[in-house]
Amino acid sequence: MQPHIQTQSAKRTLTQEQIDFFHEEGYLYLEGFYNLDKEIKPIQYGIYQLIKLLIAKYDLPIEQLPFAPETFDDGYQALIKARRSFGGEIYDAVKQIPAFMRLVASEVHEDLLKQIRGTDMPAVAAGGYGIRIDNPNEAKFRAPWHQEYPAQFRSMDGIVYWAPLAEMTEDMGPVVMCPKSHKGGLVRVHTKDPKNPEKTGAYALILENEEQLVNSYEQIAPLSKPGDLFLMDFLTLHQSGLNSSKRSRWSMQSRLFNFRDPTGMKIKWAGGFAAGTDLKAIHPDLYID
Ligand SMILES: O=C(O)CCC(=O)C(=O)O
Ligand SMILES: [Fe+2]
Repeated sequence: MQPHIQTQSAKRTLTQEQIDFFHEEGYLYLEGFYNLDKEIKPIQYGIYQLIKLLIAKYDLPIEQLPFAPETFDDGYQALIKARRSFGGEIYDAVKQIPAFMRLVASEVHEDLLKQIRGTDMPAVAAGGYGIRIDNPNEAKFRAPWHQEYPAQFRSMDGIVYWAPLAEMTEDMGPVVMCPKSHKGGLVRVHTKDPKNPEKTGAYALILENEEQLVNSYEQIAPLSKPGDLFLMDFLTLHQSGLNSSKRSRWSMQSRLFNFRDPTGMKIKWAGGFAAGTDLKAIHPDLYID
C-alpha cells in the first residue's frame, strides 16, 4: 500500500491520447500547461531582478523598463554589449532562482513523468536543469543534433521538459526535432567536432552519420509561447535553431527520469558531462574515437 501523500497543487492529468502521442512521436506539445501568474512570472521577475542587480554592480549606464512579463529581459542586450561575460554571469545565476528550482522539481513535473513512464519513482536529473539564453547570431552554445541520453545518462527513459520564457518566433530559431526518431534507438557519437574545435563537453558530441540520419526523418520546429511546454523522449533527435532575431532566446530545461529503469539502475543513475562522468567508462559502446 502506498502511503497517502498530500499534493501541493492540482494534478494536470494527461489524456491517454496524449500519452500515446508521446510514445508514438517521441515528443508532446502541451499548450498553456503552466500557470503564467504563479509559475512563469516569478521566474521572469527573478531574471529581471538579476539583470538590474548586475547593471548596478558594474555601474552601467543602462536604463531598464519597469517589469512586465513580455519585456522581463529588458537591459540584457545592453548588458552583453557592454561585456559579453556579464551574460555568462547571468546565465550561471538564473538557474538558481528559487521559483525556477520549484518548477523543475514541481509535483506537476513528477506527475507527467509518472503518467508517461508508468512509474511511481520519478527523479530529477541533478545538474540537468537550466535556463538557456541563446543570444542573437551566436553559434558557440548551439546544441548540434543529439539525443539527450548520451549527454545526461541517468536513465534511458528520461524526459526533457523544454519551455520558453519569451515568445518563440521563427527567427529565434526554435528547437528542431525529428518525430519518431526515438524509435531508432541509441546512436553512437564522436566525442570531438573537427569542424568546431571551440565546442566542448556535450556540445562537441557529434552523431555517427549525422546528416544521413537526420535527413531520414521528418524535421519540425514548432513555435511556442510562455506557458507552453514540450516534452521530449531522451532518445529523440533534436538540435538548436539559430537565433537571427534581435532578442535573446530564453528557454527553460528540466530533465526528469525514472529510478526504476533497468539501464539507469545498472549505471547507478550516473550523470553525464555536467557531472564530470567518464563517458567511455560507463558506455564504451556509445563512443567513437
Ligand atoms: O533549446 C535548445 O536550443 C536546445 C535544447 C535542448 O537540446 C534540450 O533542451 O535538451
Ligand atoms: Fe537536448
